[in-house]
Amino acid sequence: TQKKKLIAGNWKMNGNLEANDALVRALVAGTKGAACEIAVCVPAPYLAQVQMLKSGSALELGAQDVSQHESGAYTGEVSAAMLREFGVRYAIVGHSERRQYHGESDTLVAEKAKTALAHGITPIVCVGETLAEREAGHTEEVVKRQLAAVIHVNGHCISEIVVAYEPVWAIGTGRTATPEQAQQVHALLRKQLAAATAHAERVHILYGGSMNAANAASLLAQQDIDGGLVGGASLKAADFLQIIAAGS
Ligand code: G2H
Repeated sequence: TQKKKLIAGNWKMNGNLEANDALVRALVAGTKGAACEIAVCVPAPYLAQVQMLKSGSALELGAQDVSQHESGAYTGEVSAAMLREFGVRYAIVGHSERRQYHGESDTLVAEKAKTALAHGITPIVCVGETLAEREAGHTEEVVKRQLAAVIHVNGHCISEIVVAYEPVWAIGTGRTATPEQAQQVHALLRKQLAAATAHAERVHILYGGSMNAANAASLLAQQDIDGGLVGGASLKAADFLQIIAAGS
């Protein structure tokens, strides 16, 4: 596809004021003139810090989650309107770590995506199968079910989302899907989007799961891999910059 790649870092629950400062300064300096879109999804307490540090650069700011609710008595939650106040452009929703450890269902993930969109935030909707599901031959069924829920709730707005395919068995394990394995699933997801919108080509479908400086280029060369959602390797400026270069 012709669109620019999107390389998004997912810091997860990592960072501190001092480390963030060094990392974001290095990214700002290293991404001048980069030919891809770049984002960092940071823990909520650091949004203000990173918003300030990235100002004037090509870096976009992302959150790692968003509440499905507008406001009110939801202790511990962060609303889309709050994220917008800090210039947040993207919010990851339905990351497998939230599905696994926080019991997030397909329906909840779809509602979060809807709330984000309503506030001008692009949801990065994560889908992906576990190792057991892959070995049982259920990969296609699982990712289709996860994406279908989001299509069902978001209707024609579906062309405004970003999808991230993250095979759960590849997350933080150092075990990456091969470019061919990933492409196969990305093509399925593209087809599913195309059945729902005339603009499926416009949707970025990112690969996530142990993407690193060494494997990024071959993954990003696949026809339907439009970028990466990068965890561990986004915490080191040199590695993340190499992935950005591979996507440029
Ligand atoms: C998958 C990915 C980023 P990592 O969760 O979301 O993390 O690159 O560390 O596998």
